[in-house]
Amino acid sequence: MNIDRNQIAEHNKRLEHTQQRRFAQLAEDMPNIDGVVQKLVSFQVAIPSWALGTGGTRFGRFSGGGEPGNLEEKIADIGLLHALNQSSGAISLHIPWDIPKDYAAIRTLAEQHGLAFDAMNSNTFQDQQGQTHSYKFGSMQHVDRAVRKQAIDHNIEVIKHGIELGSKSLTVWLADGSSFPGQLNFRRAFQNTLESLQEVYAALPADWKIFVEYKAFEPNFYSTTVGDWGQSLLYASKLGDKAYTLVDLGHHLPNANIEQIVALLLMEGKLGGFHFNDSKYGDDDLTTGSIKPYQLFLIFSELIEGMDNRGMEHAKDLGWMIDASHNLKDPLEDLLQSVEAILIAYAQALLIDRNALNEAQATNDVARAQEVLQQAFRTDVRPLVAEARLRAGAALNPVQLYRELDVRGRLVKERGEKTVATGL
Ligand code: RM4
Ligand code: MN
Ligand code: MN
Repeated sequence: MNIDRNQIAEHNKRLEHTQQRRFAQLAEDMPNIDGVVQKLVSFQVAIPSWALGTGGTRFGRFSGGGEPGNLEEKIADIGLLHALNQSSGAISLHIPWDIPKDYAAIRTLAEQHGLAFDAMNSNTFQDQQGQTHSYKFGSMQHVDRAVRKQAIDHNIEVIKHGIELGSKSLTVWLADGSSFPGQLNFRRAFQNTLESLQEVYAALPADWKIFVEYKAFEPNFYSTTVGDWGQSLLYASKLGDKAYTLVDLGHHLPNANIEQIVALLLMEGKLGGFHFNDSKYGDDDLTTGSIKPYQLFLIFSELIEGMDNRGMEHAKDLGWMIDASHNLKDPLEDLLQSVEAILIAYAQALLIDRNALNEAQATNDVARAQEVLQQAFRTDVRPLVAEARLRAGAALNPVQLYRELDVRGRLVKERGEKTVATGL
């Protein structure tokens, strides 16, 4: 199914009056409101190809209906999201879950939906059918060179797929680690991993980046070979200028100060990619902004401050992606909610009075610093975000229109009740 311009225009007409009133009210106190709206229009968040179906936990999976059964249908789903919000203009592929059979056809299809190809993701955390060596005891860290070589070759293969599609980056997330003390020689595991990454790095085209994603634990429960931002930064620094750290919000130990992490990574010029989600306990992969919206805002505050400090372009100079899983909600509704939460946090962070904050910091005025931050956080910026959508030709209320059009019902009719999307 497709959502056409008329359906969006008709929906917007019904909501426009209220929108205008709310926006005008906000504009009264904001001299630079159009600049902020323009930034929101430009900001695009990539959708991973594995987040369009119902995810499972190790206790089960409760599939929803109308899930995309192949890459073409996944692109169509993201096309629907993008038509509704004009902020989801990219897709991130996971190989081998989504190997394109006909590159040209896939490129054309993506273009028709206004989608670019974001970072490519490799997978050496599962064994695939017919695979020669097992990743049970790791991939790039493995004690056996043949296993490492297989993981290296796979990553190079992923780069090749990406080149054909016009992607410009590779994200490497390794499940490598150990579950018991003594299982692994940490130094050797690190060195093997570094050497493997170096071979992949050597195969990167000149205009590509490689993102080294870290994760504190799971599937290994004693050590992870790229376990935190320090380790990721070590790899990225040793690899070279095209290598960066990727921060996934769910990959930290509880209560980690992620805003401080991103500030320092940006300072070092080594923050490259970002995975949005939310969590209460671990890598819960819940809807962004559903649990800790204030933390998300504080992270955005540091992202903006750090990017501005380096003269970086917010929309283009980091790889922004949602990395979530949906066990209960309709994945498309969930993704619309995540994108909305990201734009809200971004908008709020853009409203921070930086001069006042700098002054408060310089004079140790702790109370004032808090006032400045919370003034921005407590502003209801939803009319701002909606205005950006209106100007971009998207729906004023994407979730509402999604329901009004009964998108899920129509997808079920088209694809059936029992389709299952590849992914986690
Ligand atoms: C991992 C990590 C990666 C993602 C996989 C599916 O926990 O977040 O980014 O590719 O899950
Ligand atoms: Mn991730
Ligand atoms: Mn994860």
